[in-house]
Amino acid sequence: MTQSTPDATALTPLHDADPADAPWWRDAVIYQIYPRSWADSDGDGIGDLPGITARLPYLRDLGVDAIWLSPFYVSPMHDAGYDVADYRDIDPVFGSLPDADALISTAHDLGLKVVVDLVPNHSSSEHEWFKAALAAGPGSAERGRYVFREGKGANGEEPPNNWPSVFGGEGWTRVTEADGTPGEWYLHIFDTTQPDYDWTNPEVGDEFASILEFWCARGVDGFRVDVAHGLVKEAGLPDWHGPMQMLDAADSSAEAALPVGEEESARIHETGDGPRPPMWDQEGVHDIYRRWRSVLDAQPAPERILCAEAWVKPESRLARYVRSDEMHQAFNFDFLDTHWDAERLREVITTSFRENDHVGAPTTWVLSNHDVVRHASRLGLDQSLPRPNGIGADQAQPNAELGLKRARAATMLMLGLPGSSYVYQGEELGLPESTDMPDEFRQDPTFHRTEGKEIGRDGCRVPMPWVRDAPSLGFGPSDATWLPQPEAYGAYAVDQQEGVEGSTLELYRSMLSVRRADRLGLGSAAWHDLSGGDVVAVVNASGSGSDAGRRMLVLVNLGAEPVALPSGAEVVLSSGPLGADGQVPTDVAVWARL
Ligand code: TEU
Repeated sequence: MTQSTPDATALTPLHDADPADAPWWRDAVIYQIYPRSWADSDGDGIGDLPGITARLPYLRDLGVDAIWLSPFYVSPMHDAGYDVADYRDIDPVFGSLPDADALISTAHDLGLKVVVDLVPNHSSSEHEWFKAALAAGPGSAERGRYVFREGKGANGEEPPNNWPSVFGGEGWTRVTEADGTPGEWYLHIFDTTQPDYDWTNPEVGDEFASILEFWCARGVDGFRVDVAHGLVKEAGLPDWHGPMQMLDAADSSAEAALPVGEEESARIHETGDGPRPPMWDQEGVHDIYRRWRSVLDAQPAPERILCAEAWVKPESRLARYVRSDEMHQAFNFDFLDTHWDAERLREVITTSFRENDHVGAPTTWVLSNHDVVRHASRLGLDQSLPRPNGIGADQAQPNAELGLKRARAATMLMLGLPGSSYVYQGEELGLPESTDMPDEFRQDPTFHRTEGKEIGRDGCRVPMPWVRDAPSLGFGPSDATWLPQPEAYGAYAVDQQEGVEGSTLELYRSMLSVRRADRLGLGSAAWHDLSGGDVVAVVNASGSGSDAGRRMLVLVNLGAEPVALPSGAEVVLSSGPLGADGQVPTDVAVWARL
């Protein structure tokens, strides 16, 4: 039991406050909508834009500042829309351009910003450009927009290099030329249906600048940039024997020893960070984002943003994406990847503030998204094992109660920290991962390309439960849902939690309301002396304006023993019941005014 009651002089500074008039994106809470799974207006079992627009008041009431929509563009949906066939139109399954316009203007009327997803590493194989590239043949200008190469071997029968696909299998596919003979190969870091663009071709850069302008003209407030670290490949496309991801389930430690050959070890980055895979985090990507920043800066107010989805390690490398003339934000996947471990959490928080402050960018925080096991389930798994890519019925099942308890505490830590936070649809309900989905429903290309060895991401993409006693749990007007909703989801439905004291939904509403009132997103951060051992304790103080001097203790207890709060601390919110003596039990977080 911790008894110390340190005074204000015992704080260790971590991060300085932002000014009260900082731009919106420095402290925004951004809610991720996965359009297929949020709200279905027409009963076809797939969510759509009119469904989203109708339910936007729910998000205003939740208290978020912005929404980010996963892709809604025309797509054959081989990777749920991350395979874009036309960046300037909406897929009919989601609606139409007028539906997008209506969504954007309704969101703005409700005071919500709108961030859309941009997928610039690859197009769909059904994009006009790729179809033209196939038709035009080797050496053509059309092929020059993608990465086509001759194969190796006597007859070009082997792929041009050894790069695998992130989703499993080879990273190259051989085409059949117009005369029926086996021809060139094209690179696809993801699925076969997602050919990588060749960003050394200026036409590609011009096209994306124009796409940014197109969506800015329709009123969007920003772009989440898919695979932002992947656009530029090392010249010569050299072989690579290390891991494909710089940060993933199997490589969750910065110090992980990478099995590299001689050729690779020669390519040690000048900062000494370690071997850099030739398909990720190449220097050339930064020129692209400098250009995009100037495109956005040339737009009329309000300020529009770029957020990097870049699985880059260490954080000093990630911070290079958010230098003042590049992007505004980058997802903090180090935070998401941290196990329920106080020491690691303290390390990640320290490093995140240090590296982002160094370049003047806000730190972001995120615990869940459409690519990872939901944190209410993840934190109920054995914390000594790496984060799995999906959970199947025959695998170790999460402890649901423990997971939810920790998830509520983890979120209370996240939303108590200064910076911008991302909330993934359904986490405000404490929604668990679907872990018993029959294989025949699975759609993630990862599952199919690895022949089921990787379960993949369908389990976090299941349609939202809104109303317990309604068809498709209120997701849409019919029973249809593109992925089955687990039996257990009914109890998590919005209508079961709204107005219910202690529900996860009401906890999120309270946190977002206090966060906004106290301007916690713009505050300073310092370690409180209670931090150490199994305790993470940050003091968030608003630095300026009428709130000057308000201090909120954000404390999480990850240890077995209860923790006593400093004398005089006034508890504002807690993620679970406190002990009778006011102490903070295991796996519980509090916000307390000092
Ligand atoms: O994700 C990039 C990415 O690398 C992830 O796919 C991650 O490696 C994977 O989920 C394993 O955990 C982005 C999108 O977020 C994802 O949905 C797309 O499938 C992918 O790009 C391709 O566009």
